[in-house]
Amino acid sequence: MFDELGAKLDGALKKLRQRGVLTEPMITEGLREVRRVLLEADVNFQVTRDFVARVQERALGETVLKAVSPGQQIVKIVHDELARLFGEARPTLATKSDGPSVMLMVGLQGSGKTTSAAKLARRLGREGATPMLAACDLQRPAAIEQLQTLGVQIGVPVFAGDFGGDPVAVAVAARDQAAEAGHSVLIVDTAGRLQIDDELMGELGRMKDAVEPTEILLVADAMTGQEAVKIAEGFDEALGITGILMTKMDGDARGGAALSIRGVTGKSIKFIGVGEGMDDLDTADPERLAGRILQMGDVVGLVERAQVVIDEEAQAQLQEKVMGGRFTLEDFLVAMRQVQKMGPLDQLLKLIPGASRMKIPAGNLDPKRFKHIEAIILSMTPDERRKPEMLNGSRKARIAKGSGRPVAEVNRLLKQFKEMQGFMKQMRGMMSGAGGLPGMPFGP
Ligand SMILES: Nc1nc2c(ncn2[C@@H]2O[C@H](COP(=O)(O)OP(=O)(O)OP(=O)(O)O)[C@@H](O)[C@H]2O)c(=O)[nH]1
Ligand SMILES: [Mg+2]
Repeated sequence: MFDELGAKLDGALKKLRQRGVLTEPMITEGLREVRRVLLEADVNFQVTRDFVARVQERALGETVLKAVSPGQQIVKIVHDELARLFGEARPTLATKSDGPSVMLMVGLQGSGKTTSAAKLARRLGREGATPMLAACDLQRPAAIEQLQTLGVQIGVPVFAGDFGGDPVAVAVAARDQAAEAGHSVLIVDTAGRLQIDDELMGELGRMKDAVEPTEILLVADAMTGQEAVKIAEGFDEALGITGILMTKMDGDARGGAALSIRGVTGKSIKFIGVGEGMDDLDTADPERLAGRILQMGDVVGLVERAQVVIDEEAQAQLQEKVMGGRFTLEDFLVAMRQVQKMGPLDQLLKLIPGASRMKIPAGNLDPKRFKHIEAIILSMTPDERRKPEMLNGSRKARIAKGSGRPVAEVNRLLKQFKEMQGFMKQMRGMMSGAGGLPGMPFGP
């Protein structure tokens, strides 16, 4: 997400960052490059112009020229203004307390409505809501089935209409059913079209009047660039959307749509889809998105991800063992499996500040390497896992054979584990209570 844009912006800001003193012409020159990068990323022309003007004004204004570290100051201004492109604050969803809050998912064909409806249901369920899904795309029998399958997968009930039926009537019936069963949220999946047409808007308009949604979320595909912005304008004019759920941000979208959509439509992105999995939905927090673009990492995002997938009890136990100095290879295996659940390592690394500038050999992030380490540990006896110092030559040979890995690799793992224990000891000395997952060895 924003990889290319981030790298190019970093390049453009580098010159400014490195200078001890900044003059007005230097700033103007640097920002000209920023402007070029944004336009190349397909950011709307007007949005880009306003953005650069604001940064320039602030940079020349008060503090920067006299600041101790003027380059850093400019980066900070760029960061703040990027965040402002996304919105003023962390977005929220409107709800109501009497009866279910209805949320309509609308958008063009294939934008990700059905998938996102299910992701959102899962997310809200985790946050304490009792969601229900409504399948109101009745144009294709497969669309109903798709939502039902996702519903089973995430454990959320799905109210489905009949193929070919009236989507508005089904939405109303779903809302009544949700109210009766005491669901706090009803998320309605609707049919898509290839383009905006009167029939679709008419149908959605009637649905809106009938179920009075608290949110009408436009699901827009980031890969379509400025087209997504136009679509948002069209839906907003016809229906009055309350926010945008921008999907496929994990793809190689250049970022232009995400950065322009609020400036053009006045409506904020509330969520971003970052993959096909049911947990691949992030809150579109302006500060964090800006941080990601500037490759400052997103620790909050990392922590959120960890909270979603990591078993709290296992986490607490690990922490206790680390703090008590009783961390064994067995625990190491548990920790490693937890980390793997969080997603592909290369994706996770991007969330860590500075990690994108670290050059980690691709082979070390290879999921296969996890499998190898796992095989080695699993080839040990429970005693050996708890007391690796008992591993002599013949035991190591047996483990190597059992795991199908060379003895050298067994040795490497043991060495890394020992180093890790040493590191944990130091950490224990430094802190009293706080702690997280023990660090994973990246070195070969
Ligand atoms: N990579 C990625 N794929 C996504 C994302 N969101 C949705 N998809 C994929 O996009 C495809 C279309 O998603 P759907 O949810 O079926 O889209 P839809 O808008 O309901 O499509 P129609 O019902 O045909 O209009 C599926 O293969 C999804 O897995 C995302 O954030 N990232
Ligand atoms: Mg669909």
